[in-house]
Amino acid sequence: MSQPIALITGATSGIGEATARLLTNQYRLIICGRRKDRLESLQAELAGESQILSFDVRDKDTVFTAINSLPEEWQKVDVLINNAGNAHGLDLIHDGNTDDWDAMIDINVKGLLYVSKAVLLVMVSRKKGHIINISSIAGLEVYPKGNVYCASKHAVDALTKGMRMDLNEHGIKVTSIDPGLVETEFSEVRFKGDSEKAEQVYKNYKPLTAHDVAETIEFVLSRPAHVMIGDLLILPTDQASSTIVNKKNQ
Ligand code: NDP
Ligand code: 8X3
Repeated sequence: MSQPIALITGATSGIGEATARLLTNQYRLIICGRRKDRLESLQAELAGESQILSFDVRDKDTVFTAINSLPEEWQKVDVLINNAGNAHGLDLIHDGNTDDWDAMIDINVKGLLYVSKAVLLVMVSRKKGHIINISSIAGLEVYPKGNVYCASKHAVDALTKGMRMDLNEHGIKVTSIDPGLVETEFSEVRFKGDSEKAEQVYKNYKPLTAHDVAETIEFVLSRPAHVMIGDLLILPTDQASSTIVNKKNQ
């Protein structure tokens, strides 16, 4: 029997890339992201079969065109990992950059919706599938200057719950994974390429790695058919909440 198919958005770095590397022996993968060169390098390293889809999740038409362009067999997606997303900026609400606000709402919320819709029609018709939304501790708590990023992840939390209700009769599992601090390119993006500022976020304590989150995704996927992990918060041991991190040597 051929392996199930998993589509991973945001596979060009961080959590998505680590997940692709971990799942390659168990799934045929559709790896997505805007940076096509990275997708091509990753594909060359993956042991299993894969397809590349390069698109911006903000661009509604392109999302549907890209997913519909897959060979028919590959459109039967068993697992969708909605991972693409980022924070843009860390500012007081009255200082916020409206382009950053647009980016976070358009990518983290609307992009997730477009990709889900593009994949769900087939999932519903097959009466099986699993959607894993990568939310965040920021979807459960709000922290100072996190305003719009936290709002976008709270929206993901609401969408996860709504999807679980609406898809219940179709036998589709819906899971939210909510990581705390994970060292990836996330802070580079948040601080617009300011590497020094980004490095500070992960200093003097041990953050999660992208692989830690990938292993959690693998665990969630490995549960028997009758078991659905609903929501899973994963934190570094040094982190108690969005604002409480046990930083040493300061
Ligand atoms: P990275 O910056 O390393 O990865 C983000 C991924 O999202 C990249 O592959 C990027 O690909 C993709 N992406 C961003 N914007 C778009 C877009 N417009 N269209 C398509 N793809 C896009 O960060 P992480 O791996 O940390 O982030 C992954 C997810 O985990 C995000 O949803 C983030 O909010 C969440 N998260 C991260 C935490 C952390 O501390 N790092 C903690 C909790 C949650 P490309 O640029 O090639 O398009
Ligand atoms: C990423 C974690 O705490 O920077 O979602 O919001 S945090």
